[in-house]
Amino acid sequence: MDGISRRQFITRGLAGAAGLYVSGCVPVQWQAGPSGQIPDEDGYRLWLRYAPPGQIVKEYRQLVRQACVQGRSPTFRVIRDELAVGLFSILGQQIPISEDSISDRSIIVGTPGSLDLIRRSNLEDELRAVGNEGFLIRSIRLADKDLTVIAANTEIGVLYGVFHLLRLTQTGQRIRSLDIRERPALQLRLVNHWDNLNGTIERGYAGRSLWQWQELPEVLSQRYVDYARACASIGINGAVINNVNADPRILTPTYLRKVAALADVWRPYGIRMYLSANFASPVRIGGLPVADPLDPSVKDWWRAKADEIYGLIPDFGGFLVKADSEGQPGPKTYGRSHAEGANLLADALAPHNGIVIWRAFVYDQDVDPDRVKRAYIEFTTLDGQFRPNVVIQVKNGPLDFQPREPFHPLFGAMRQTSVMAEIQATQEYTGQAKHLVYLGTMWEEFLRSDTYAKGPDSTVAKVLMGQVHPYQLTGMACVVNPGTDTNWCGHHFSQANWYAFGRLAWDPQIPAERIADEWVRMTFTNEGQVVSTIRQMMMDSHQIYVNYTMPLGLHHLIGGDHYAPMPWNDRAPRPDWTATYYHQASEEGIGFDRTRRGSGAVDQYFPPLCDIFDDIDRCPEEYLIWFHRCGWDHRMRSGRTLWEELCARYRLGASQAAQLYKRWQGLAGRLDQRRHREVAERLAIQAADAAKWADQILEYFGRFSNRPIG
Ligand code: GCV
Repeated sequence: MDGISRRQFITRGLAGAAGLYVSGCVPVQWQAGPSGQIPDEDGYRLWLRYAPPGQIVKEYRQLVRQACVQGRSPTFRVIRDELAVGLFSILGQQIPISEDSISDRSIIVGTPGSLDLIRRSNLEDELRAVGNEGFLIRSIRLADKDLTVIAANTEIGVLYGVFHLLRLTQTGQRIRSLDIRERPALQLRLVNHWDNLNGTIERGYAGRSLWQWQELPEVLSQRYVDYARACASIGINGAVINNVNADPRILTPTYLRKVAALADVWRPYGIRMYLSANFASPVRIGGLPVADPLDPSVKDWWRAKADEIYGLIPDFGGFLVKADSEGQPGPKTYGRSHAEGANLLADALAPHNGIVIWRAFVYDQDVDPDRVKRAYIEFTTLDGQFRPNVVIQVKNGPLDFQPREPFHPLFGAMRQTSVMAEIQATQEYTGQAKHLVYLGTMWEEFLRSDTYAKGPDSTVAKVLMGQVHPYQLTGMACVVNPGTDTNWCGHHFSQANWYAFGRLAWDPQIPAERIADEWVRMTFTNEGQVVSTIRQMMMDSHQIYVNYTMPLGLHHLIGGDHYAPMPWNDRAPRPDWTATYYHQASEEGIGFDRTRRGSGAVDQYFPPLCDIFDDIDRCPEEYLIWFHRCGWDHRMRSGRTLWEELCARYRLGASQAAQLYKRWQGLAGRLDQRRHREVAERLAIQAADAAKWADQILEYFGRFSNRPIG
């Protein structure tokens, strides 16, 4: 990418002219080529293309003649640049951005501190209600002028408001009488990168790491800015930039200086820096003999390390820790608990207002024979023992980002310890960057799941928002998918999962369909029929993927790289890394018995869910084999036997995947050729792979069922 030296960057960027700092959105000529052909795009602009949304542009031109942005801070410069470039591209005409004059039909942007008009506009009460990151957008008439006011208490709130207005215009919505009040439902809206210091990405499918360690801190790629714009445009306010399987060197002075340079670039966008910390850092880079959390020298080491970090990055967010999991070091080495481990770091960060995000992805065999039960057992016994600046990060399901899992029973179960969710956009188990799988619907299903923690309507979303138990810290994290590929995410449609995460972290109750609609309009087109075709493909895609890979509660039918079917996989360093551990297929039947007659995992859920899951007749069929071991002739609600139903689901999934390809082909000529072709190529792979999944799984299970493959 366009690497520029730190000095150049500061001249061109932070102090720079519009269009340079936001180079990813240099104004575009949105006109068809001479032959009427839609110009090709490479996907780099993500959902920030700022293409004119159609006829409504005429109305926008009437309403928006000028903008007024006061304030000279780096964030206000970003706001000014984004507005200038966004409006120019969408409206197709230059919109003057003034610092002081307010004329008729202006967009007025600021905080009570930055703009007198906002101080005088009686918005103070309402502004109080939107907090530090929220905003108001209001159409008002003042002194004979029609104005659109974007007001917030902070600059970052204003930036979010500007991105919101740009989203409204990009998606062709009316902006004549706006009365919008938004505030994020969750405090921590964090992306997690599983990027290694050698440039590789664990479970990354879109090139190499975005962070050019060998060039930092001197050279700052413009891509860091465009990344920050993308994140800020959907409300993401923090990034953990290194793998949870953490290389301890990230905390050495050399790397911290590089990290600080990135933090400087992202600060104007409200993106705070977080790091994954290796629990054994005091030994590995500090030269101490132990990393025991109760050892005074270890405490001193972490305190000094925190001071050093905050000296370089004053608004550092905190540490994310994977401890005592999959070979990562942790407090257990010293006979200490997760709470003692987390509190060690929390105490070091507390004087600086930093936090510890402690992952619940632990599954030690000595805790319970059933892997999905282990985290709940370990963490519920520690509830109340964590410092207030610790939050437990829990994956959406109790296993590991499977195509479909019931929600993790820790949601709702921790009463005195903050819990946030971890979801995964990288599609490790959902087709990686080859299959079109929109995860918005899967996450919606998860967020709407009722935990019953405090009676009905204790949804996961409400747990996360701190409405079920009063959490100090609320949040959601997403293992995200950008890499150095030009289109960031490998598959053009994988961008939608990054986008959907941000929107759901802002408001976990936004319907997945609305998010898909926004994304399609901003990323591809506003043409109604094309939008509805693509949106419906996205809405169908997750269930299609489940159908051809792991329907009816099947899980972990993979091996190696987590992509292709490997139900026969029975050899791995640990039994719970095989496929046979989970499906347990035999001549009698299939499934993991997690009822009270089996592992008892059902009882980690609140009533009445535990009873529903325990009862084979009431258990939702999409979780049937997750919770029950069933005979092949078990009668399904469709009237088919389980075996017949499995055959039907796999065949359906394979044909639906082939249909996805056909549906997309029907859009030829209505999208730019390049992206249309690149998506089509991947859909062809998906269709072929889906057929393989169906054939191989049915052939394999057919060996046990001894019934004809339908
Ligand atoms: C970063 C799964 C993945 C690992 C990942 C781990 C985790 O096991 O396959 O690559 O490690 O989850 O979430 O820690």
